[in-house]
Amino acid sequence: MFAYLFPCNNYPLRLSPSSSEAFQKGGRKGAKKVMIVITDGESHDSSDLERVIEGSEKDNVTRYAVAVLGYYNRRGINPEAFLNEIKYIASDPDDKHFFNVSDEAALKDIVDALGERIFSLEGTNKNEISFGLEMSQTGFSSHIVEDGILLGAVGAYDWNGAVLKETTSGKVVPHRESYLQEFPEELKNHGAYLGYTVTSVVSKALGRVYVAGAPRFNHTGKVILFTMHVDRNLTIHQALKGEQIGAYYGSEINSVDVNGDGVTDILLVGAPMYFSEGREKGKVYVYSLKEVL
Ligand SMILES: [Ca+2]
Repeated sequence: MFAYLFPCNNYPLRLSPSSSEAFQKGGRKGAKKVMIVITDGESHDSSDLERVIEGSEKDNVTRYAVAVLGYYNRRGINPEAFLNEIKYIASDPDDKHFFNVSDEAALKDIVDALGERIFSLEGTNKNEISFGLEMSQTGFSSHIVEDGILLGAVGAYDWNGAVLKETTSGKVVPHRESYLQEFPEELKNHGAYLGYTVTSVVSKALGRVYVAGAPRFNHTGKVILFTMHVDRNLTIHQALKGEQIGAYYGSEINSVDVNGDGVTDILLVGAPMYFSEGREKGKVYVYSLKEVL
């Protein structure tokens, strides 16, 4: 998404060269273009308005417009012409793209609504509020494996999180359903943050097994050990659970090969906010890999 903000009140002429230039030079290809016009008065060059709006329609720019009525209200001026002009600037339908506020201080009240509507443009489809891999923060954590690099994506699926793999032959993005066994839909609002950490272990029986932490899962945290298949399915071999709310279990994970034979012996899972003896002292869980896999 590429957004551009115009805090000026004689917008059409100023907006025309700067906006087209900004939209041409900024933003990745295919990004949604969003323009936000915030103004407290009618334009000084409304003859140009039609041309500018037509141009932005052609360029596929979604226009949000915010009318600040403070000046009109304070002077008792009828704002009808002003409101009509701002509604004309806003993309249709007006109820989604047009806002008005009584005075400048009330601008902060619309920030959430505006943000939500703009974010939803980048949603999976049809202006849904729910996200897929948008806003996923892929690369929040990373770990190199034989055939590529594992990437944690804590923001995926409404902050449930996910783990992807980038390989020389393309991305492996597991199906959303493949997480459901350990990250059921009914708990999704808790924002598990799977992918906060990613690493791997080598087991005698299974070879390389990936490990990912979800420190906010059900408030107590969870770590999964899994294999990722090219058909985008996961086999989750085991899930380890935290025990204390807010401890951030799984926010740090480390695998240790004590005797250097290439097979992991110990898996360490950190819970840095673990509360004991009156304060957040933290705790490290030590798992022998024989117990785990
Ligand atoms: Ca070993």
